[in-house]
Amino acid sequence: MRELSVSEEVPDEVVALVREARRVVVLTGAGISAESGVPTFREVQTGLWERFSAEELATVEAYENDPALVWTWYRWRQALIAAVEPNAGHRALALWQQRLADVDGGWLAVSTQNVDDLHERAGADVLGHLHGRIAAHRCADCGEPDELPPPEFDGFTAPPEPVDPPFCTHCEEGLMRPDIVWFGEMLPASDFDASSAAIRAADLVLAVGTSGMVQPAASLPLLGLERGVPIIEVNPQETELTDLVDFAIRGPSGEVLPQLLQAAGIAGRR
Ligand code: BV8
Repeated sequence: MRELSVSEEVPDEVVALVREARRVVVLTGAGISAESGVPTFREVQTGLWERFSAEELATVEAYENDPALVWTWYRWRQALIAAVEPNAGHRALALWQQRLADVDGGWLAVSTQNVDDLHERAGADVLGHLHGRIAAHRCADCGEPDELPPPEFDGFTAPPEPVDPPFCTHCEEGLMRPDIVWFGEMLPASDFDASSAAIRAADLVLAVGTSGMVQPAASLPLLGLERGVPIIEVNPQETELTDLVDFAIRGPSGEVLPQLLQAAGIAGRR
């Protein structure tokens, strides 16, 4: 594995990999949304949730124990995500995806652990939302999905006290919950299987802004290893994946991804 800093010239091998790739899978994590102002999972919780880690709150147990506390956490995060914008990292992936769509047999697939919609708002199609979508909701009992009005928060002011989740309008018994994968819950098979299949067909894999600490998503890039597919990590820090990748570019994805596309002559080409 070669480690490079964002301030360094992008080495020719990396430029060649990016320029010549035709079937690309990008696995993203919380880090790609950090420059948009969305806290990563590593960041401590504040306000109503300061006593809990994200891993503790993102569980069925926490929701059953205190539905209002967990519900408010998700509605507040949903409001924050609605109030921020995609960054240059999201936009670079959307551009690269468009470019490869114009190439015969070319494609770029985004598979994300993020529950935000910043990839889509940057113009990219997302093949897999491995851990769900924060703006989607379903009944915790009957499982029926339902469209809910936007949250009553502005996304910045911490809510003074928890608000109760609404009741399901279908079964009228259950409480609504975010359509999210909590720890201990299965990932959506369609998104996971599609992402696995894409990596099995890829000629380049990128792991962007993920600590590689949450399974089974963190193992997806390894599916390429057995076929000798090159893996590039984009992350300011070392991760659980670093020892397995071919190149690790240390820097914020909002800077590194546009730089990579520029160096490969993809960005700026009409
Ligand atoms: C399951 C939705 C089983 C909720 C999330 C094997 C070994 C050990 C443990 C397990 C295992 N298998 C399963 C487990 C348990 C568990 C797990 O992995 N636990 C971990 C903590 C050890 N996995 C599960 O529970 C999974 N389910 O296994 O079910 C099962 C099997 C059969 C039958 C029934 C059940 C479900 C996991 C999904 C949980 N839900 N999200 C919500 O969002 O509220 S996970 C959540 O945390 C995120 O979605 C994301 O996946 C994860 C956070 O990871 P990252 O995205 O990587 O973000 P993180 O904050 O960690 O790091 C940020 C990175 O960005 C850092 O590296 C940082 O340096 C970098 N960065 C910062 N700034 C930038 C940047 N990078 C680039 N640019 C920048 N500017």
